[in-house]
Amino acid sequence: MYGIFIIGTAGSGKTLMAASLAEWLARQGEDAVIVNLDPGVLNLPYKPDLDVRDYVNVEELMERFGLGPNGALIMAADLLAQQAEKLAEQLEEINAEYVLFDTPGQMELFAFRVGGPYLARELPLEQKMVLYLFDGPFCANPFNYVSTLFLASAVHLRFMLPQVNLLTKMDLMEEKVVREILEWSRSPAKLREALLRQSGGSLSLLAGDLFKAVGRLRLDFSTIACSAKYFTNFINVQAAIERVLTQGEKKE
Ligand SMILES: Nc1nc2c(ncn2[C@@H]2O[C@H](COP(=O)(O)OP(=O)(O)O)[C@@H](O)[C@H]2O)c(=O)[nH]1
Ligand SMILES: [Mg+2]
Repeated sequence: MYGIFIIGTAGSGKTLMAASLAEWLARQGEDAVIVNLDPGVLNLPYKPDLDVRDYVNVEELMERFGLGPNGALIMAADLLAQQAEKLAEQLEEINAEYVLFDTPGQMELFAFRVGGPYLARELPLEQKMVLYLFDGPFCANPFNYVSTLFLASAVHLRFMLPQVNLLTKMDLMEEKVVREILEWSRSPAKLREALLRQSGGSLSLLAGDLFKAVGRLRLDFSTIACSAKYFTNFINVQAAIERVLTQGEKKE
């Protein structure tokens, strides 16, 4: 079983990506299932093969512990870790080739608390990876792009898994803009130029330092632009996933 953890900020397209990627893989004759790890989601565009909402009920937590919705979501995320064994058993039963994990809307609930990395470590998967989603239209601003790059790096530090970065929702963007963002992902010089342009010619000391840090971080992750709505570039997405999963631990 190959595990793919789909991670990104709220609204970046994780849920639709899970649905579309599963559909795409199935069309290629691959055996793919989806696990919903978002306890707070109300409607899903797919039918999950495993669903954490069967184990934790956010509304019940709110009532029982007198929590607001955010408190209950945090508690639910932390409770996830306790479900690892049960999830593991059910996964063994399902025994699919690809297991796509649709993670909670607010990524910090999964990525930056104990539950997510713990689950990723404990579940019985031969190879695992992170599919990190860059919200396309949001990243058209170079400063937003840099923030997202930092988040992607922080996720890598937490999970230490091979990672493929996707620029999502390309159907909503001009081709020129997509090309520019992809250039930033390959060339620190181009990114610096864009930041300078955006900030009116001078980067603050902090921005300059942050930028150097990004240059040093330069994690060797390819970025692929795609659309989960129209399956655009899914051939390349699938190829990148397969490359990463079959290279496995050899990659950093
Ligand atoms: N046009 C377009 N909309 C998208 C795409 N991916 C996601 N969306 C929309 O963006 C919104 C947020 O997506 P969702 O998958 O729920 O994000 P999540 O919070 O990361 O799970 C939804 O309305 C999706 O239909 C895409 O590739 N193209
Ligand atoms: Mg979602």
